[in-house]
Amino acid sequence: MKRYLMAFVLGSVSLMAHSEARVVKLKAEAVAGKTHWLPERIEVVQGETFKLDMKHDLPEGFAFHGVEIAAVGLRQQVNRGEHVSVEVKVPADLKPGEYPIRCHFHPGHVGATLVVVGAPTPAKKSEVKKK
Ligand SMILES: [Cu+2]
Repeated sequence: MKRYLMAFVLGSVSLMAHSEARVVKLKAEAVAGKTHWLPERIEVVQGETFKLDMKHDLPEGFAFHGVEIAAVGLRQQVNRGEHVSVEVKVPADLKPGEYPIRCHFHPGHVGATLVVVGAPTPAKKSEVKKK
């Protein structure tokens, strides 16, 4: 019995270790003479934890850029040639909607949008089952 319990506990731990956060990429790109964070829109779910992978490889312009997403409390500097990966937790109570992803260093730097969608509720799931 003890052995069975131990196997169960170990199995659960390894399952948890394998459910790694989704990786979302954000890259500084030059578009028509301006610096943009691309892609334009990043869709996430309330309560989700994801890994934001930020890159600035532009040979021209500023040596570093910034990624600020106030809604999730992120403020990160990204230096040229550096690869910055940060785990971001979307608060479970953050209202679904659109939130700016901006460069807090350069006003002319075109930002992106974090699109937060509502987490599915158990009630909605049972509605789907009935159909
Ligand atoms: Cu910038």
